[in-house]
This record gives sequence, C-alpha cells and structure tokens, in this order.
Amino acid sequence: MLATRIRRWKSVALATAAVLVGLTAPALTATPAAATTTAYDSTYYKNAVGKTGTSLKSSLHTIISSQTKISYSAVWNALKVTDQDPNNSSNVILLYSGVSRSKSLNGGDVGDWNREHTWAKSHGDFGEVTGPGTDLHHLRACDVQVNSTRGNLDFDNGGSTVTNGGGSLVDSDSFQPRAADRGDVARMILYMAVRYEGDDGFADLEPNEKVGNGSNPYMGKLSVLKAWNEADPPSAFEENRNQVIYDTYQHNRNPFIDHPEWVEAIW
Ligand SMILES: [Ca+2]
Ligand SMILES: [Ca+2]
Repeated sequence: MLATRIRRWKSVALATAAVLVGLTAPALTATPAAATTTAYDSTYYKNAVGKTGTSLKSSLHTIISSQTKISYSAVWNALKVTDQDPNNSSNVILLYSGVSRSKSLNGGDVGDWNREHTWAKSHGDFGEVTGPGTDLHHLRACDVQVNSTRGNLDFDNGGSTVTNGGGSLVDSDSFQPRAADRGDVARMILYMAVRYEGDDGFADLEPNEKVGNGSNPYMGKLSVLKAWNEADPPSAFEENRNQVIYDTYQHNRNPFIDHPEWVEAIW
C-alpha cells in the first residue's frame, strides 16, 4: 500500500488559501519548500516532525537505523521487486538510462544489468559486506556499461553524453544522471548521509561541495544535489520503491522521499 502523500503543490495551495482568508500573513522572504504530510508522520516520524537542522538529522538517524539488513547476494532478487517496471512485470527499470530490461538479464556482461551503488562503495570503502554496501535504499538496477562509466564519480552538472545513458553526462570528475533520475539520486545520497553516522563500524558518510572525493567518505556536490531534489520531486516509482523496501525488506524508510523539504531543513 502506498503512503498517502499530500504533494507540495497542494500544501502551497492550502497556504495560499489561508492567506486569502486572512488566517496567516504572507511570507516576505524566501522560504524552503512547503511541508508535506504523510501517513507516517504521527507514527514512524513522530520524533522528527517539527525539527530542523542537526536535531532533525539526529532524530531521523535514530529512526531509520532500525532496519533489517540483507546480504549482497540477496540484493539481486530484491531489485527485481523494488525496481520492477510498472508497465512490464518481467522487467526492471535501469537507473541513469531509464531503459526497461528483462529481470533475467542480471549479470556482468554487456547487455546485462547489475547492482549500482549510487553512493559509490569506494567513498568510505564500505564494500559489499552487509551494511551500507547492501542497503537497498541506494542500490539500483543499472546497465553494466553505464554503471562502469559512472564508476565512483561524484555528482555534478555537465559533461559529454554517456553512451546508452538516456541523456546522462560524464566528464573526468563527475556524472550527471538523466533529468528524471536526478532527484532520486539526490535523495538516495542524502539518505546514506543520515543513515550512516560512523556509529556502527562503517564510515560516517556525508555530502560535501567537492568532486574528486576518491575514497574519502564524502559525496559531492551538495549544492547540486539540493537543486536536483527540488527540480525532480519524488515520482510514483520512487515512492513505491520506498514502500516495498519498508514493507518487505528493510523495514526502514528514506525520509527524503516522504519529506523532500527535509533536505533544505537539514542542509
Ligand atoms: Ca525522478
Ligand atoms: Ca553521516
């Protein structure tokens, strides 16, 4: 069952209506994206709602750290469910390219899809042992060659066209997903930053303003990821994915899919 989520435009409309009937004064300065409400606010997120900054990040860390973990080998079959093409149950949708490909073509050869670590596993060197390296919230089905092109690059705007990349761009130090995947990538990266705080034997993952982070536990560029979160709000595919991970596999949620405005509230 999908979370009931009142989208941003509706919150804005309600706020505007309140202004029109004189209930609230119009804001005179720029404000972050209007708050969303979800079916989980009074339950799953009850200790986070209303907070901002480090207080919000800390509360969310506690909430989402309660999870079931799966092995790297189990990720294959999980992705066949989480990343299923809503229009063809035999296929998965591939990150970055948007291609729909047979679930049975998982593997390592040209034309196969494999397991992309959106937060590159070398950034913090967490590998494929059970933990951040197997966390479904940032693992996605991806074309083998496109995955290789992305490699461990940081995210930024610009570059030249990625072959069969759906409009994604790459240069020597960064990768830009196709437009429809930019917000997804931002929310996956920032989930990882909140989930992994260095208290469970793995590195404290954090976004920063750099590219070329190498094996440091950082991922850039934060300002670009924030812009992508705004430009590409959560889609039905992304919301369903979050729900399937919550219901079936890990029993934790990506807060930034439920509340994209929490990106600005923290960063
Ligand atoms: Ca999207
Ligand atoms: Ca962190």
